[in-house]
Amino acid sequence: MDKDKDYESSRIMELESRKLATEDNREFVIKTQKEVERDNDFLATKINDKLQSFNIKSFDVVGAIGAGKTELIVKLCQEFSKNKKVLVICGDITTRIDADRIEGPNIKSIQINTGRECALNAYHIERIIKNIEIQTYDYVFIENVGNLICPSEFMLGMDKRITVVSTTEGEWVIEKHPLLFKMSHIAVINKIDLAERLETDLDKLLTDAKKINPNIKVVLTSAKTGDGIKELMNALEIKTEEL
Ligand SMILES: Nc1nc2c(ncn2[C@@H]2O[C@H](COP(=O)(O)OP(=O)(O)OP(=O)(O)O)[C@@H](O)[C@H]2O)c(=O)[nH]1
Ligand SMILES: [Mg+2]
Repeated sequence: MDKDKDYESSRIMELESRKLATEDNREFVIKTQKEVERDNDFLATKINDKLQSFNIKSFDVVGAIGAGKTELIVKLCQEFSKNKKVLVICGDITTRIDADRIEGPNIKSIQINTGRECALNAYHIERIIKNIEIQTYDYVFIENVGNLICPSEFMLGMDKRITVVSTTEGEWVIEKHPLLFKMSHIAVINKIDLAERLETDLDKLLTDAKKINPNIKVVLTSAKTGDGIKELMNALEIKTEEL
């Protein structure tokens, strides 16, 4: 009940700041928003059931603009795609730059252009998955639109969510975005090759992630040098002999 009240007052503030809710339509707007989130969760569960039924392992990668999501997926795909087929779904506002960077032998990449939407949702993923021969893939990755706020509430039906931040975003980036870290299984702190030069406090980032979500696994990486990629594979619970 209290949780519902908190939800409503934060939604009212958000919607009023965007001039979407007024006295007379407030209840309707909030009810609709709740229904959208509930339907999204329902679809996400359906997607996960389908992937599990084909024994497909799946991961969604979220993080700020430029944190290194694509570069990390490229590095992981180099490990995954030796003997296995990988599908990568990339969300981007307008271009297919990331999909082209990822595509390769045994790696199919599909681009979703979200236009004005700042995150992917389960509806986008459901539409793709039902129109391809998903059973031919061993692994599915999703790269969300670069954003640390909008993706939080929209789960996409993958087994694990990986949230990527980088040393260039400052040491408060995790503390400032608690919801996303609550909703994630793995936090990646990327660009550790630059940490010393930027004097980024890696310990603070690590401690903040654990404080927000004691169950989260934290991995330090450099997608540039390849440092930490093996540790990330361990966090994804992928054993090399499975590949
Ligand atoms: N030094 C360094 N550069 C990196 C690292 N990871 C990524 N980069 C660089 O950072 C830039 C952004 O990397 P991307 O992988 O495109 O980042 P992204 O999170 O996919 O960005 P968007 O999709 O635009 O949100 C590129 O120039 C990468 O080469 C890293 O670990 N160290
Ligand atoms: Mg990218």
